[in-house]
Amino acid sequence: MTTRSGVTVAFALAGALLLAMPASAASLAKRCKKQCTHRITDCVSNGTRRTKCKKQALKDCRRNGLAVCPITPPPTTSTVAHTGTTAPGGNPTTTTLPNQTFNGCDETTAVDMTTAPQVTITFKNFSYSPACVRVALGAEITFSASTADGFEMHPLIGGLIDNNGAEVPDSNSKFFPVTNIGTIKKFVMWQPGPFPFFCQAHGPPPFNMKGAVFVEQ
Ligand SMILES: [Cu+2]
Repeated sequence: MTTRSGVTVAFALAGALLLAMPASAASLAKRCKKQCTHRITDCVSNGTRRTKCKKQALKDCRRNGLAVCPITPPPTTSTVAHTGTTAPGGNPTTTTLPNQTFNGCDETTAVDMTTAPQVTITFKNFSYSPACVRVALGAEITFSASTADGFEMHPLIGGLIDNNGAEVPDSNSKFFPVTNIGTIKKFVMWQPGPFPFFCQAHGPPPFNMKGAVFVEQ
């Protein structure tokens, strides 16, 4: 076999592989490209290079699904963006999303519990552990108090502590409405996406009792 025919064979193989690729995989990549533009813009506005933002977002999307690239920002996040922040550079007409952190949690650095069907987040004065966690779709999250004070002392609610330190509850959150009785509460996470939460008594500074669950497909 000559080198030339070898190359031809290689091309033919590559072509066959492309054809054999499931349509869903191809269209997911395409949809990711389209749907991740917000996330990429957001990433760039936070000072990261566009090529890096694009690479990260598309890789994440192809691996974890379209949910990692929300078409529109979550309601609470957009409230924060529209009331509290302007784009870097101070251009008030360009409203951008805050960065991809939720209550100080970043999906890339959150504790990886994606192989665990059940994940416990313990809480006490004035923290959650782990505060930032990644879980698989369908995982059961148990918030469990490590002292007798429980939710009476640390009412749990879904939402964000915004850039001004204000509480922004999210009525669409799995962790809404408030849990303010008892010491144990379970939530089964059947929706992908970031689910930030905080303690209504100690969410804002100086306590910063807050966190986020990232539900991955
Ligand atoms: Cu608290």
